[in-house]
Amino acid sequence: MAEVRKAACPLNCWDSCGFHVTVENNRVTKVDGDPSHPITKGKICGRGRMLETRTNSSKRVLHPLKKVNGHFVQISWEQALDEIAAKLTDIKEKYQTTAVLHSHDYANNGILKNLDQRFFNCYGGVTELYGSLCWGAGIEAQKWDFGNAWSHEPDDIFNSKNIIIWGRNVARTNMHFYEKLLEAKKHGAKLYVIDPLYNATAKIADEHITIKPGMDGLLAAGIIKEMLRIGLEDRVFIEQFTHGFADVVRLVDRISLEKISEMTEVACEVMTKLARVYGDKPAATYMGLGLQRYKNGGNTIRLIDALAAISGNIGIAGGGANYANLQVGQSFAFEELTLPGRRQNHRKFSIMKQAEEVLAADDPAIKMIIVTCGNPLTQVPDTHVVERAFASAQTLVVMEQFVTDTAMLADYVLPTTTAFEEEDLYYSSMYHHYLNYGPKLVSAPGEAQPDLWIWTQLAKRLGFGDDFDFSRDEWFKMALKSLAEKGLTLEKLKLQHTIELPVEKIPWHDHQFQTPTGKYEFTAQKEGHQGLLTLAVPDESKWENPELAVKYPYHLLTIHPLRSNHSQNYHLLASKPKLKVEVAANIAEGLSLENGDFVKVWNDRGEIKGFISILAGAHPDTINIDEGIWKEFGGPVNQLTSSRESDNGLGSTLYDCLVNLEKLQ
Ligand SMILES: Nc1nc2c(c(=O)[nH]1)N[C@H]1C(S)=C(S)[C@@H](COP(=O)(O)OP(=O)(O)OC[C@H]3O[C@@H](n4cnc5c(=O)[nH]c(N)nc54)[C@H](O)[C@@H]3O)O[C@H]1N2
Ligand SMILES: Nc1nc2c(c(=O)[nH]1)N[C@H]1C(S)=C(S)[C@@H](COP(=O)(O)OP(=O)(O)OC[C@H]3O[C@@H](n4cnc5c(=O)[nH]c(N)nc54)[C@H](O)[C@@H]3O)O[C@H]1N2
Ligand code: SF4
Ligand SMILES: [Mo]
Repeated sequence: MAEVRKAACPLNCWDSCGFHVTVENNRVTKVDGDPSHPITKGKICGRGRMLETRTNSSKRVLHPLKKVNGHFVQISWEQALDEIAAKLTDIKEKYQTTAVLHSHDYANNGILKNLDQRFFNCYGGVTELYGSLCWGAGIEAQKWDFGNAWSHEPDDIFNSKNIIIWGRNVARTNMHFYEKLLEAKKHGAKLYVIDPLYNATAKIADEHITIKPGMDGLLAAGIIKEMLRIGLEDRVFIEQFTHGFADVVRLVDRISLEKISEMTEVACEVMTKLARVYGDKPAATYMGLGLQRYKNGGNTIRLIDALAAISGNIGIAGGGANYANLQVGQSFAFEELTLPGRRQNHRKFSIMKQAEEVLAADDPAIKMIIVTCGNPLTQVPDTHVVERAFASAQTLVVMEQFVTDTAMLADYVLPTTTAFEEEDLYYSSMYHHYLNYGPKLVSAPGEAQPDLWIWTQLAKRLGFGDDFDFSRDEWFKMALKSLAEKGLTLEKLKLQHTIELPVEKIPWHDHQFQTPTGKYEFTAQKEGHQGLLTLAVPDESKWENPELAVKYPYHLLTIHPLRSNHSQNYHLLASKPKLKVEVAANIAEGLSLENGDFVKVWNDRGEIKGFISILAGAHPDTINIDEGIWKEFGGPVNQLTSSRESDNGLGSTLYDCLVNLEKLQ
């Protein structure tokens, strides 16, 4: 008997959709949208639908695997857990607990996925990662400016006169926002897209502004300069609620508009026009994460924030410098779940440079790496170094659903469940502020177990079983503690399947900023950092590194794939994926390339081969290769990217990358 059940998408995505999942005889047969979800309203993307394929795939890891003489053999859970627990005990006795590295990302948005932290804290504290490949530079930047990274609620878009989509691939990565943009346009809002690629969102824009990658901070400075020249700035907001405005004036006085135009490759008239657009309030800015994955990424976001502030678009309906919405995640009691007070030791590696840090570590050296919810071999920059580092650990444990490139290197692969095989609560701090309930719908195949079960079993063997002796409902209640006091209880969530979290719908409407001065800070008060805005450019650019730019004349972007969430779907697609090298028309013309030509793309870090696809409307000298591709399908583009950190140390520079290209016969 087929039954349709409500559930939720677990994927790391802006949208956090509500699902209708068809279940027949303990098997998921279809994933669809839940029409009653207040934001996602019955529509979902192909990645969500593919969760059916992921769940039923014959390629799933079904039993614990151990590598013996270079080959995986099936072992029992008893043996796997006993051996890993014994190694953890041994490491704790002989070295320090920080000889264990926990390498992870956020492949699953479930609240209980955070219990890995509790495990490692109770064990004594391991080497953890700090920063983020994804959004780290921008989050930190907004913390300097506003004290936090908060966005307007989705429907506030209908209050905007002008909407500026700045480096967000909305149609591909944030589909429900795309729906809202179409609606806002119908109501008369004007849409501007600033992006080096003429993407599907640019196609519906009133104007597409193409820009040299990584130059957006300078563009914002140019618009500010024009705004001040014409006198469109919001003097009341600047005088009453901001700190450091004189520093911004000095900054834009240092450079001519013509120079900015030369560097950004955006015409002066466009900057003048955008100054008027920002002055015609309310103007909402929606930034993506692409534009901050550069050496100058933090400064870029700060200059765009400054533009929104100077034009008086902060704290008003229909405005905002919308980047992420951390107030969503800030609704939950994570300390109760993760017990940071329990760790005695602590060491932190940068997520960007985790591989180099593993190779360099001593006192203690890394003896064991445990990977959860991540695939560093495809997702972390500078793949060759990542591979060396992960292969160097005495013991590599990977908790996975599939034998990914990372799992291939493992000594132990522990089979985990998919979202439909365990109960959890899902949210995303990227876009909307609704929390979704995801019940367990089917039993797991083979011996696959939830991550939480694995932590519980290991905790028992290591002597802190009591710290994990809670039911799922008890864990959920722990996380929802402060919400329950406001009537947002677990019972209500289970009944309704989604609840609206109590967030500020128009952040900073009261002008109370969470900064040291309580004001919006153009000049940040940040210990150990130069808090002034600058005119910084990407590291791999002709302005910063002219010799490199001669050797490697093209700028490589590595954006998120349409049909996969990162590396998660390539092995499940109906036809074998072909690595596409997308190039701007001027590159194709200059090198006499045609669609389908086989080419090599390289720099000092590595090379990658694939087939040409010529992009219409892309900024000159720009190339894109989608991220996430497995070795067997051509290999990850991170073979070419660098592990350098952004200016504020917390973000990646994945798109700050120069390459060369040649045709192969
Ligand atoms: N289909 C799909 N959707 C996804 C994901 C996925 O893997 N696949 N991943 C999810 C996750 S984890 C994330 S973080 C989000 C990311 O969501 P987005 O921020 O939308 O994604 P990106 O792919 O980083 O690229 C965004 C856009 O930035 C542009 N861009 C790159 N560099 C610059 C620049 O210097 N200046 C400007 N102005 N634009 C630039 C790119 O051309 C691209 O159009 O997507 C989420 N949604
Ligand atoms: N070049 C380049 N690199 C990038 C990016 C880019 O734009 N360009 N984007 C970056 C961004 S924004 C992000 S967010 C990261 C994402 O990096 P990751 O999160 O590492 O990427 P995913 O491919 O989503 O892989 C995660 C793995 O987790 C597994 N998994 C899924 N659910 C679970 C679970 O419940 N438990 C366990 N144990 N495992 C699970 C999946 O099978 C998958 O193999 O990549 C970053 N890397
Ligand atoms: S991947 Fe994103 S858009 Fe697609 S179903 Fe999941 S939450 Fe929705
Ligand atoms: Mo991300």
